[in-house]
Amino acid sequence: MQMTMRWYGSKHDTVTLEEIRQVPGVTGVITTLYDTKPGEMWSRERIHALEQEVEAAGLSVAGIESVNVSDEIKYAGPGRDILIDRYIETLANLGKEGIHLVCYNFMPIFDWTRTELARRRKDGSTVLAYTQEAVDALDPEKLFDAVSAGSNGTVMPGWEPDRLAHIRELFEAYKGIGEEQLFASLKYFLEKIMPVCNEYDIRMAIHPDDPAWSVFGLPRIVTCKKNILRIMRMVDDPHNGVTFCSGSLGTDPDNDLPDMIRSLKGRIHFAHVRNLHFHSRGNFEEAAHLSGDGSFDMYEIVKALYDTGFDGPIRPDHGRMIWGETGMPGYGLYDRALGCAYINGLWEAIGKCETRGIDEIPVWEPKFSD
Ligand code: DNO
Repeated sequence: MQMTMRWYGSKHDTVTLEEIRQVPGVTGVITTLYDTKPGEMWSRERIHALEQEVEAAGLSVAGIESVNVSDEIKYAGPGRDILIDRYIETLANLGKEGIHLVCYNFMPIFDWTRTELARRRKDGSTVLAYTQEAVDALDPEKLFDAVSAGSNGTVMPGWEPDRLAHIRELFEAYKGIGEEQLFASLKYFLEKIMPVCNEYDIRMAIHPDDPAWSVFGLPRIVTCKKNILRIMRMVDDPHNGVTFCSGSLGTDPDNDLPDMIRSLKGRIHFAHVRNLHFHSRGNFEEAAHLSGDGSFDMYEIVKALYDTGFDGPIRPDHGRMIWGETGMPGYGLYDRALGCAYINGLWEAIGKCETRGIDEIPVWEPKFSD
């Protein structure tokens, strides 16, 4: 695996490449052209300039998160072919510039959803949190306002203000669109882009829906083992792969994360590793990466990646805000750096246990508590 961190670009991130370069083991960044909109074609010049900036800091561009997919492709609107052609052009330009990994999602209208951006924990850190009751009581437009109010002056990924401007029309466009249509739209999109992915060896890594169930009555399909395997089989090309995000799939306690990783062997192109602390089903907050701080057995998650021969980029995911840092919620430097160190430690220990023939590790009991 290659240890990486997400970086939004020098104009948008509060963390610098120089800081990232000093996190032990981090050799690359996962980045994007953050000011581009879904449906906009990425030029080779801009991709090249981004790579040069990253390389000048002693890092590599390990992949793009995200090249966003327009809603019109998802609800199969009349303009989808033009939009897919532009997406193909962007993929070709990325390939020509030597970038071979693209993370994207297929969630209607919203990207990931949280109801609190700075819940205070006992140790004084703040974290992102989700409660289903809060979502059920919420008007989706208000959620946009709350996210921009709590984002410390940054633009949260997936919550770019221009999306809000069209929210009513978008809800209208999704009327009558259910899960089967969304599967069909995804298949159509993947079949159209696979030739360019094969030509330039671009691994597409679909990001799971977060939370892994329908919100605001909109369909969601990248939620569970059955659906993800269906997506892999419906376009059975190794370039059609997954971003395995433990924090997103783990929102549903019925998802057995290590088992999912094992069943997706060879199709996981990118991994987001983070922990959640559950209070009850549908009521959780994000935790430090350490198993003991949350509800997941992080050792088993990393071991499943290791055992299946995962060799793509891995990144710590949302971190807590600690030590007085301010920045984009979930994307500060300090706790994500601790996450890198922890995941690196697990990886090294798992590798050494394997070499030395030790596989008896005590079983972890997940916690549901306050
Ligand atoms: C949130 C991220 C998501 C992810 C997209 C991928 O922090 O994990 O915004 O990048 O869903 O397209």
